Formats: sequence, C-alpha cells, structure tokens
Amino acid sequence: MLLLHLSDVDEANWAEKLRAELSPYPVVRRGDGFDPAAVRYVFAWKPKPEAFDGLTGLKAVLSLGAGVDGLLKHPRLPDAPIVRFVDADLSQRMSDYVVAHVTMHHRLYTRFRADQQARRWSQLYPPAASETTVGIMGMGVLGQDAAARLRPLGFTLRSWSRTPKAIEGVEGFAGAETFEAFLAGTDILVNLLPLTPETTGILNYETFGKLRRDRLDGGPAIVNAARGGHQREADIVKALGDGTLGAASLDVFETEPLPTSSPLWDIENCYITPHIAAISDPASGVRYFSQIIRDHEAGEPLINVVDRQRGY
Ligand code: NDP
Ligand code: OXD
Repeated sequence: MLLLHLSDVDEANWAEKLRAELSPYPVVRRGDGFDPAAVRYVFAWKPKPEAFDGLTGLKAVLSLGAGVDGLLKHPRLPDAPIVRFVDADLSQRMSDYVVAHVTMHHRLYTRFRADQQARRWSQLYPPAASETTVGIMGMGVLGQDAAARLRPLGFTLRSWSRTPKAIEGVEGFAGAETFEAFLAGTDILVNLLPLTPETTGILNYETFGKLRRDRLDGGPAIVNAARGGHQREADIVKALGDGTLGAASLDVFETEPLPTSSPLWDIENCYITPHIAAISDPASGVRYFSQIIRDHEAGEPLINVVDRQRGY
C-alpha cells in the first residue's frame, strides 16, 4: 500500500494519477480508512509531525522533492530508506531557470534596463561568454545538467563539489580548502547545493567579497535556486547596496513565502521568483515513483537513495 502525505501541492491530483498508474496496487490518502501497518511506501512533501505515526511496515519514504533537507529534519522520521526525486523534466526546468538568469547577468540586464528607464544611450560591451566564468556550486544531478546546457553557449565553466569531478569543459574544484580559489575566478555564482550543516549560510558577505570583480560591469552576480537556508539575506541586501554584488537572482528564501516586509522586494538589482525554478511535474513524477514501487516489489534495489550521514 502507498500512502500520500503531500502538503502544499495538489495531493488529490497526484493520488488520482498514481491510482491509475499503479492499479490494482492500493493508493491511500490521510483520512481514508486503512491499516497504517499495511503501508509499505509513503510519498511525502512537507509532512506534518504525525505523518509517519503507526507506519511500522515501511519499505521506503518517497520524497516528492529533489532536496530532502526538510524531510531529514522531521522529528519522527522513520528509519526506512529515503528515495528522492531525480528526473530529466525537473533538471530541464532547473537548467531553463539557470540559463535565463546567467545570460541575463552576463548581458548586463540591470545596467541596460536602468539606461532605458533614464533614456540614456550608453554603449558598453558585455564581455564575451568565453571571458565570463560561471561557477556552479554543487555538481550533482542539477549542477551537471546546468553545465551541459551552459557549455554550448560558450561560457567558461567551473564547479565546486565535495568530491572531485572530471567533467569535460568544466574546471573542477572540490572540498572546503578549494572554495576561495573557486570563487576568485567566478563572475556569476550559481548555487545548486543541497542544504546541509556544511552548506548553511554559504552565500554570505564574505563569500561575495571573494568573487572576481573586474569582469562584469557593476560587479559579480549570484543565482540561488537551491535553498533559502544557503543565503544570509541581510548580507545580500548589504552586498547589492554597496556594489560587492552587481545583481542577485533568488528563487528561494530564508522564510517562504518571502515576507512582504523583506527589503529584497524593493532592490532593483535583485530578481525574485517564488520557489518555482523547477517544480516536480505530476506526469513524470507518477511515472518515476510508480516504477520505483513496481521494481522494488519485484525484488529490485531502490535507486536514488539519500545518504542520511551526508545529508543529501
Ligand atoms: P545532488 O545530490 O545530485 O548534488 C549535490 C551536489 O552538491 C553534489 O555535487 C555534492 O558533491 C555537492 N555538495 C554537497 N555538499 C557539499 C559540500 N559540503 N561542499 C561542496 N559540495 C557539496 O543534488 P541535486 O543536484 O539533485 O539538487 C541540488 C539541490 O537543488 C537540492 O538539494 C534542492 O535543495 C535544490 N532544488 C531546488 C529546486 C527549486 O525549485 N528551487 C528544485 C529542485 C531541487 P558530491 O558530488 O561530491 O557528492
Ligand atoms: C525540490 C524543490 O527540492 O522543489 O524538489 O525545491
């Protein structure tokens, strides 16, 4: 039996699609009459504190999110393997966001928009893409996809990950000891890290001050599409104000929804989207999780299992 525990998304729609795909395998929702001990899989997003109570026969927790930081903080998370969402459609959507914002900052969008508003004709040539280095923090599923889509556009690419990576066309940096060197040659910093104790608050004033300053007019840019817990918003406000950063694209926030009182809303060189960089699409999600259940019921090992020790 599969139990859905999805908050903030259209659970009824997911349930209908999963029932159609998995039939006759039973799919239940909170409030349906069922024996909790008979539940083998629970499909979760922002689960409530009681979400896992009584689920004594679980084989796996299926995470609607690619990021599992919220799930791992659940006070009564069962000791079952966690399978996260890994999906080509999700990766494509994330890369769409990354490419859009990187190209916007590379082409000095903030500067030319201000010129337009002032009716000012002022020719300033952006650097060539090859002269502009995009540094991607997090070279996992999403980081690698973003790199593969930025490469044909001609950008110089570098990445920072926990363990070394050998990816064609991307200069790899690995480990905390290489972080400064990685930042020193980066003009546009893209964050696609998971949120863990090591990465919390990594987008801070000190980090911004270490980025390369002489390439993009107005200063280096950041693009955060991972988690709000990675950024110190007071530091972003300060850095955008004093020129330490030329621009910031933020899809995620320390508190979501972003409070109306946040100063970020009013900053001209800050580009805000409401955590929509990449949504988990029901059609591909249903295919992915149904296949995982079918394969596991047939004796296959689970895939994309989270390493709880690492935190992602
Ligand atoms: P992966 O687990 O595939 O990749 C994580 C990458 O981060 C790996 O390269 C890993 O290194 C690296 N990493 C982890 N910890 C550290 C560290 N301490 N120092 C340096 N590098 C580190 O994750 P995904 O690519 O699938 O997803 C990344 C994040 O994107 C998710 O966790 C989620 O928070 C966010 N996300 C946001 C969405 C949105 O709509 N805004 C949608 C989907 C995801 P290594 O390879 O060495 O292990
Ligand atoms: C995710 C997200 O982690 O939507 O998938 O943020």
